[in-house]
Amino acid sequence: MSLNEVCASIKKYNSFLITVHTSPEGDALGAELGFYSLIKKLGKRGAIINEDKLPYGYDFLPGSKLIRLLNKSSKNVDFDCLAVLDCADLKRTGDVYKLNKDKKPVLNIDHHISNRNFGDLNWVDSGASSCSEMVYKIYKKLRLPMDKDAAVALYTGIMTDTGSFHYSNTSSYTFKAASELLKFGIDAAQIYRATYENIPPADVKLLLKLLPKIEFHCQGRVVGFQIKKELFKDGKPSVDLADLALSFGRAIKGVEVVALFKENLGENNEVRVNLRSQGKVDVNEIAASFDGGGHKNAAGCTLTGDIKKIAKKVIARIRQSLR
Ligand SMILES: [Mn+2]
Repeated sequence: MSLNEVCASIKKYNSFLITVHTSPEGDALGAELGFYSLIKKLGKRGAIINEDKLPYGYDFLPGSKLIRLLNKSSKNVDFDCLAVLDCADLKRTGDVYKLNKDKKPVLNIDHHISNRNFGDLNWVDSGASSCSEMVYKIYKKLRLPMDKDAAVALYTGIMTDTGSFHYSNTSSYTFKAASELLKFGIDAAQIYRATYENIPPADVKLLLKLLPKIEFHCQGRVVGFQIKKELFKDGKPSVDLADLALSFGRAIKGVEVVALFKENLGENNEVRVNLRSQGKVDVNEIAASFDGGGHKNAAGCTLTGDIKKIAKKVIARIRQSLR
């Protein structure tokens, strides 16, 4: 589906239920807040409902209080279109998609190459840096006036999904969008600081326990981290330790793939696997072989079992892709 068709269908509906994936990060939040402000400017009604709470550090986002958590009263929300943003799969919304019991049309706006086109209307652009960049495009196409709050949301989404404009998904259009958003008086330095330079000292101690556990595989072309439950026996971190470890891994000379394994902190023995690649290795393909997905350079999957065995299996699969 084209951008024109997306714009036409947005105009058609009067009220939207907006949601994103579980464990939302900058792009998911930026895209949903940007989309909310967009439909408001078109005179529509909308509600944002997420399965998971706002991650640490993101309360600076204007409008973050508009984001409601899925609860018992959520079923009373009235909408004629379910807008799902930044999700490769409908189930990535957690249980939010179940609110669509009347089977209202689902609008799927996403940039994951692994997107399953689960919507009635699908606009999937794997060439876009972020879902926020796609929402920005809708703004431009509909010639809607941008404002500072929406600019902060969309800029934050673009910045976080591009690793602050240095991942290979960063295009000249990405810079153009960011440049135009900066004209609305947003404080890019403050957004960066709130997002990346805001680690509580207690979390630094956890990070320093995790980093020495780094494992080098395949002559240093692959590194792995295992985040085990026991790391959190004295308390959970506020920041996303996985994200910090992944960035650290990427920064190491000669590393092509970083694999992070995280034991689920809940009841079941699920292990979340996050993969990052520098350059040629397609980690989306690797994740897909374990029923996950994402992008060529950033993907993930969830497996069940012993973390050590899972790590071994996934590293073996990565080794096959190193040619
Ligand atoms: Mn995204």
